[in-house]
Amino acid sequence: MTAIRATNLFIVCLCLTGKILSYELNDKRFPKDFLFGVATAAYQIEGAWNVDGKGETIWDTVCHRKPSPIANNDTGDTACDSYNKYKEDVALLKELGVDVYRFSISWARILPNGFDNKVNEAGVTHYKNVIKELLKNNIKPLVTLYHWDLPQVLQNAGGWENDFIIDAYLDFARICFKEFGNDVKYWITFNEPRVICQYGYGEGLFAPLIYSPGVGEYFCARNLLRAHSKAWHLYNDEFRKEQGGQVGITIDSYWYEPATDSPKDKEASEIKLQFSYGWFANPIINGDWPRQMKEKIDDRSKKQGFHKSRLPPFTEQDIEYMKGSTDFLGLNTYTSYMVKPMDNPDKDGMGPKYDSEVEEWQPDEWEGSASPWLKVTPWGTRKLLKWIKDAYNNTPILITENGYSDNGTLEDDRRINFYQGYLSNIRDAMEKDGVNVFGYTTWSFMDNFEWMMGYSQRFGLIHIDYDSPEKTRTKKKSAYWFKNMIKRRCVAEICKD
Ligand code: PNW
Repeated sequence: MTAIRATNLFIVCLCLTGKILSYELNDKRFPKDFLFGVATAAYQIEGAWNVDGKGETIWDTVCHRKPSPIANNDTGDTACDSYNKYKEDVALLKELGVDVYRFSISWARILPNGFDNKVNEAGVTHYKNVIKELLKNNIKPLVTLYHWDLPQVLQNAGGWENDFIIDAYLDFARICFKEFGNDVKYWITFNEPRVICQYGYGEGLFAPLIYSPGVGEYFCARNLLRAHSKAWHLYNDEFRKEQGGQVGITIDSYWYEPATDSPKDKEASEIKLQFSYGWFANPIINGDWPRQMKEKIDDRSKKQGFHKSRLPPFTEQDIEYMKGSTDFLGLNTYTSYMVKPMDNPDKDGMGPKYDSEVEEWQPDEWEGSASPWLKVTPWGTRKLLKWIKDAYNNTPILITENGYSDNGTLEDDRRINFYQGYLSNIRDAMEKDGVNVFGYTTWSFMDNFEWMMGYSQRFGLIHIDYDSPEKTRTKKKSAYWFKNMIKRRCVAEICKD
């Protein structure tokens, strides 16, 4: 049975082999101060890749490679042209009635060489203008410092695998706090460290396309975590008193549903969660890699003949610095997987997929989207939120991404269905499981450059006509639905307090 869209209090049921995962539509209003909004990222929407002194980034490099590794040879050179059309974008945000807008700053627009030897004033002015326009319209800026667009100069020196990057990142963060911090009260240091490291420096799937499974990605993770914790301390020590904002990090994770109720399958679920959300959240909250990651990787490294574990340890100083170094946990949540222990783990394999020794799959019955990895599993988000609450002492959670891809229809009922189901489960997690969620931004505000998939997969509430020189923006049916939901502040048609 597939999910049906409920008009009010209907039971939505997803019946799986051996498992019934159902929920009732939650009709309770979200709290008054709950932050509703939409999200984007610089490279995916701005365009203007070589305009006004911007430096090149690793995504410019990948997109300009010949032959192109991107679907349909697409590039982010022009994207949605939001660099030039930001006023039109803010007017649309205003129409949607959002409380907050999540966007990212392009490091290479501020520092074309990556280092702070040269500050590009035009870049600083651009983001000041965007922020000014948002505030004028009563929309709070929620700013991601790093959403994957590393200046190429820094990659040439080793990028996230090399620890010089920590100071370079801190110099960039300091400039952003100083220039924009009077107006920005919510900061996100990194978007999806797992994707940055595992896909960028492990499996070689995303820029900078480095293939170093089980080695490079773990060094990337250590440097990124050190950079995050230092940036949090920098804000805490030098800016918090005057600016009064909050600094967090956005970590992505799927929900991993045990195949059966057996202790082995439950343990497989726990291990996978530790290899995804825990990989970054545990160091930040508790100061070290998750126990399960250390045990598995230490053991497998030894059996593979390494003298040291492939998972590099933290120093005592790192641990002290990392512990508790966040004001909130950001969560990007899209989908779920079923899990069980691997029957015959590959002894030579390296990287989280092999090192976890857990098998994952998505049943065919789950509703799909235009993205092969994205199946509609609203119930998984409630379980994931509860897991994060229990694992990290009820740290406040900001859902920074959640969304659905299709090929571009304006009559996007499936997207509406997706949002209704996920938001209902999020409201359940808050009300019934006591999870402290204080905001939610959808992915995405508008259709945009979907990385290796180019423009072929669309996540927006707003449709972009890429063929028109104006990159014409048109509200989809889901934009109207989202606008009304924000107004009512609940996902049902009639809300309860
Ligand atoms: C997130 N996967 O990335 C990013 O933060 C966004 O920039 C992106 O557009 C959005 O999700 C939709 O994909 C992901 O393959 C990219 O599992 C790929 C995966 C997950 C998240």
